Amino acid sequence: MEPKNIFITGITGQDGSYMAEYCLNLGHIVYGMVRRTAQIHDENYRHLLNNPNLKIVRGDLLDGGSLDSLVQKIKPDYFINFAAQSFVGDSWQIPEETFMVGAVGVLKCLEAIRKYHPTCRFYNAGSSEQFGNVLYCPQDEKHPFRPRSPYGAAKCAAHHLVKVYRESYGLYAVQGLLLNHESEKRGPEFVTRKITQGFARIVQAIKKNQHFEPIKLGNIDAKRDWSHAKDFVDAVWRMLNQDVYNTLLKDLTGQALVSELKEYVVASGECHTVREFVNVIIEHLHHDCRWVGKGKDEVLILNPEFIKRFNIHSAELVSIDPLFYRPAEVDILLGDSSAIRRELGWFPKISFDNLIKCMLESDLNESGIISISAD
Ligand code: G4F
Repeated sequence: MEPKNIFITGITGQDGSYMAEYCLNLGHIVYGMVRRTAQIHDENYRHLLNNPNLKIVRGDLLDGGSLDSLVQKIKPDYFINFAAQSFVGDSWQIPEETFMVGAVGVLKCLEAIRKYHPTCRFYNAGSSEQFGNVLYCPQDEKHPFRPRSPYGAAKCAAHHLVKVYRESYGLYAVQGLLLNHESEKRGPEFVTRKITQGFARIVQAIKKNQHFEPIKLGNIDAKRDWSHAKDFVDAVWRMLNQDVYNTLLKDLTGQALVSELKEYVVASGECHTVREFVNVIIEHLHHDCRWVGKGKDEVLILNPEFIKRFNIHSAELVSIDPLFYRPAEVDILLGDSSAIRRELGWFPKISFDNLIKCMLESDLNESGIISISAD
């Protein structure tokens, strides 16, 4: 494929930065949009800045004028929207902002494309939160939308807008249904990173013979289908190039048949509780501990012999804090990604166990701890 102009919003985040790296590795020119903020948050894409094919541009999803002029100027072949208030937990505290960015912002992207560059291919980040109060497991593309949070509702609204613009104006516009995807770049507010960072802090304290506070969690019985975000950007690229992977989607002139485009569920197909995520870390760290108590009184504690042997100053590793319960919970998410595997040849390469290992290793390294084992 000859080099394309790719416009990515949300490049400061996990998905946007992995997507930028993926596209640069394919030899494309990436325009990463960042909002004007007092502090520059370039940690996730700093390592890409010496690539001359990466251009950072200023804009805001809620400023339609900025999107209009960027689309006019860049004339992107692909527009990939990862900008969002993506933390479900916060969407009850800031519902308007969540909805404005997650739904109205998408409308502004679609309008800019429709007005100034309708041949551009558009991807909007969708979410399994759209399934919400699930009716069956695993969830496939036919599962109805039953959102449980302002975040999920915003993603559903965006999904309908993407479909309306595809059907009304013939735009190549799709929104994938992505299950949870994590990495070393995940924000610390999400449960996986909160746990790996928390254990890195605890291991450091144990090594220094210091007291430590437990990691405070909410609903540890929630089940999620977790994958590595690196695997998911490949799925996004395949959804944006469905005619490449599926020749049946081309008309006689070789153009993509927009009417045949599909939106796919992207998932590992395995689900685990938050508690299981913690248990895998414990196995990696060889900590001798056990869960005791029930409900909000449940704690993960180190066994007395282990405490004595390593002269440890605290016993509790994890405790429950109802502060982290949500007003409405999505109890289980488990995706059926057989359609994208069959039709676009996508499959995940990083297992649940390896995902946790990567995240833990990275957080231990950041705390100056080289070895994964506690002793
Ligand atoms: O890590 P989470 O905050 O992710 P959540 O809510 O599943 O959303 C993520 O995945 C979605 C796709 O399904 C994306 F659309 C969305 O943008 C985001 O990437 O929480 C996971 C689960 C929840 O059930 C939550 O209640 O973990 C539970 N949990 C338990 N204790 C906690 C905590 N979550 C957080 N963030 N913090 C806790 O202390």
